[in-house]
Amino acid sequence: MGRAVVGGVVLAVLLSLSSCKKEAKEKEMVEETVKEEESPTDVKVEPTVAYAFLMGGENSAQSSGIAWFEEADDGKTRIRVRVDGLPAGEYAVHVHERGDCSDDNFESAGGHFNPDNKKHGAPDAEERHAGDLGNIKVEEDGLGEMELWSDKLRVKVSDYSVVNRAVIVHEKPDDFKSQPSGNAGSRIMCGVVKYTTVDEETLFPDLEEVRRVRKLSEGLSEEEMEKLDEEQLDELSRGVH
Ligand SMILES: [Cu+2]
Repeated sequence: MGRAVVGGVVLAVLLSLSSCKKEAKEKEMVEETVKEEESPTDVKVEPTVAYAFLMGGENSAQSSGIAWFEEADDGKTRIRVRVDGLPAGEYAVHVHERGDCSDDNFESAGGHFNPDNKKHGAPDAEERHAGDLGNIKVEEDGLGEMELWSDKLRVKVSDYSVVNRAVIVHEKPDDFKSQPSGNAGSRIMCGVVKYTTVDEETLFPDLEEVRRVRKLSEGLSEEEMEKLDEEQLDELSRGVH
């Protein structure tokens, strides 16, 4: 994905967030007024944010990841997935119907989440499973991230909610054609989606910073890394370019 495209996405997200914030502020003021008359426990806010910690399976135990779902006021859901520790390449990502990662091969998660009973497809196709999220691209350093919006998946309680379902990463890319699951091969990562109150920033530390520190640590032992202070890390990073 080009930097301009990423920038555009980030900007769009920031813009939508700022307008959301304004509405949220107004809503807050209304709720504040309500609170004065009711006890605080009477005010119920429906959670709109959920995440899954992805763990690697038998043959990918070194990998890990995070999936993030945030439902906006218009019912569309922003999805962000980051993985770490996979060989460079493209990997299919789907929401599967059962929030159960207990099998070694993650078959316990069942088939794709498909509440509309559609055919499998690309994440932007009209004919697709709600759980079809496309492919994540992993770079040489083992890190990969994807971000998309879905007009099918929800976070709030509904037939379309991702909560208590599973996010699965497959060993191969999704071809968006083969039925019923895009010929993506076996399941290598799995995580159950839960509501969260943890900040997005906490779960997704700045990717460039993660990459920078990773580059620095190449060739250094853990002991040597621990001895580095911030200034030394800075110095090292200047030599990395
Ligand atoms: Cu899948």
